[in-house]
Amino acid sequence: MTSAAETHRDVFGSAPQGVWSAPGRVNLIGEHTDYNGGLALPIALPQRTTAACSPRPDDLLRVHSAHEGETVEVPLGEVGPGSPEGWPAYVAGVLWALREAGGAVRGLDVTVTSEVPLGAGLSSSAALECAVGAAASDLFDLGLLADAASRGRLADACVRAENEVAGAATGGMDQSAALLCQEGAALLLDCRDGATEQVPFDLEAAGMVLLVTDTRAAHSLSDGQYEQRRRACERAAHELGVQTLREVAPGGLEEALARLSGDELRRRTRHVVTEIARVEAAVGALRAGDLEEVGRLFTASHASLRDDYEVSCAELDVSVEAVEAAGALGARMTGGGFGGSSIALLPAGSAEAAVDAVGAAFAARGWAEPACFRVTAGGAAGRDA
Ligand code: GAF
Repeated sequence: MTSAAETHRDVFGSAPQGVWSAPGRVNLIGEHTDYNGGLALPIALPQRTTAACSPRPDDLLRVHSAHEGETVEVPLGEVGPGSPEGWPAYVAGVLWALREAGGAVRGLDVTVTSEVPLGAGLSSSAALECAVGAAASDLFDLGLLADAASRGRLADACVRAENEVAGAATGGMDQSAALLCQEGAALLLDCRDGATEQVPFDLEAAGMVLLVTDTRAAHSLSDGQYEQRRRACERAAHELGVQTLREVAPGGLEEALARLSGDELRRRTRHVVTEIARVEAAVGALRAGDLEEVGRLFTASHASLRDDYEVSCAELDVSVEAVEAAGALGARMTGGGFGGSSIALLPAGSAEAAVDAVGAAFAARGWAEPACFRVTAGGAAGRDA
């Protein structure tokens, strides 16, 4: 693949001032908990999105996407809620949000390349936002990569870009993962107050692997389903008289469920409360080296997302069942759902058989071949050159 810097030179006629990148992510566990003030446990992927950038003396954003094969020009004064539309919103929105936060941000020439599979539930949008945010932070001296607290503020700007400019009502897990994950660790993220802890995550020593299956089933977070789940949680919290479902303790779950107005709100609430408890249990099991237990928690999480939260789909369910039959300790969908990817915890020696099993299960149903790959925990967004 041609590098972002080379493409930048071809498209804009001069070398970029610098090159920045940010990773995609898989969430190990803690799904649809972030917008409920809950816990999540993502790792950064080794696959990254790269932004080669040069600052401009005016307020024009010119952005070239190698994947889209197009260059788009956006005057920064025209950026705001709902504008621009499509992929440029993730780039322009970040510059807009940084300006809204008081940053002295001017125009940029940007060239984007990406190894993060697009639309696979692996957070390609957040990787794009965070690569551009990292570049803007350095080029306009905003100091937002300096430490965890300032990276947290950059994550907030990227979330605003996604919520307000791109119009996807997502929580903040993906942007926090891209900016705060460390190599060899999972990020325990407390979305109530933004607190983070690094949890060592190195499966190799235990002879295990984490296998990602991109089912290639279509996935979009700006369609209505994701937002409906979020609004249902807000309704449930309102009926229970709490700010967020995080405030419902596992011990008080049955009593809370009895007070809710309908079966749908009960099932959504049960998922969120039990999923937050599973994150705590998974962190304990990882720290204790009990990977069997981590696998059981993965499988319980998938069942809850499938049956109570109703965000899985046939392709995700089949990928999970196939790897489990092939020897996985556990597996689950990862990310927002409705398509996208699953993850499985497997003995290294079973990985090949698991890949074959998923491929065969998909072929038997006449589905497109899924893409399976092993991942390790990578590092956060930063400057590459
Ligand atoms: C998507 C969203 F972007 C995240 O904020 C999170 O809600 C996730 O779905 C589900 O856990 O990735």
